[in-house]
Amino acid sequence: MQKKVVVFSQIDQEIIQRLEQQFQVFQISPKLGDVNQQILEHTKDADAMIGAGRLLNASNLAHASQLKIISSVSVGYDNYDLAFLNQKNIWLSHTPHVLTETTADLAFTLLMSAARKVPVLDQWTKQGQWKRTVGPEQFGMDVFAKTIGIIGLGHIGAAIGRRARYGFNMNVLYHNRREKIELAESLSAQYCDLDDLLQRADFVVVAVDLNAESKALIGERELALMQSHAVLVNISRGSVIDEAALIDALSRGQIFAAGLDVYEQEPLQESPFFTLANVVTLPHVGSATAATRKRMAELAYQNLVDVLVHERAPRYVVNPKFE
Ligand code: 8YV
Repeated sequence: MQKKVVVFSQIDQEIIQRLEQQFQVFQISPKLGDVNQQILEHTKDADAMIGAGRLLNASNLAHASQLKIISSVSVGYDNYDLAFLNQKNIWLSHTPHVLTETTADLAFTLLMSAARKVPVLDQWTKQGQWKRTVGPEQFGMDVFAKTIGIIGLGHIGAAIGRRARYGFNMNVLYHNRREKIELAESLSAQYCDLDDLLQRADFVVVAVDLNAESKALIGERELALMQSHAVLVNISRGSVIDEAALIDALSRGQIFAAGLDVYEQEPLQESPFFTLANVVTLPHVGSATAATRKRMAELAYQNLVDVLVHERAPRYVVNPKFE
């Protein structure tokens, strides 16, 4: 009998076609009604799932008795209940590396946009408000040779560091669970504790994974440590920052600006951020270029085939041995 694959988000069409040539495929779609109900129903006889951007846990996978792998089309895996998957002997795979440079590009896009007020000035120009030469209201802040503080010097954090050091001659500070001596040397980066980094950086970029330690890492106290001219950028996960505290800090002008790609609740709807001129809001597009999303889907497909066809561990496994 053909194995069954449940696709739980939009993914590259070519990959769907390849899956359809080998497996029975069901695509979850909000158009077909309640998504969690569809997941419950269609994972009863599923061997694999592929997709991203949905919470998958003990409650919506309750009937997934023959599931062998969840192949996530993402590098982050905070949407999945690892303890549950381990207990059920279900592999979890992800797609690291292929999105590193694209996501680092987006971090810099946000940094530059927030520093130079790009979205506001774009609107201002299009609305015909450019009647004379610009004044202090339109002025932004310099990026070149300033100090950047990177929280989380993983692959993406390091790629941001390279742009900062070699593209913008920035002084690089970083905070990480453990020091990365060699990598730091190549970026002339200095290791700091979190408070020190927040106090010294002109630009603070959050690039950590979301886990128990990093949840609400940046709250009211941490925002208060930042300089009043500083810019905060988040390309990791929304819950790393206490959103209410950030909204408050931005409203009071406690920091200069923020550039955000990720939020506590996604998709972001009717947020106080929408009324603030000093925040740039993007819809979680860190990895969203056509080429990178294609590479991610391809890698996720290979992870899935490793398990369903070759009966071996996925090449990019998150839970290498079940506990
Ligand atoms: C995902 C991401 O593609 O890879 C990640 O962890 O955040 C993005 O690149 C996104 O989560 C898909 O919804």
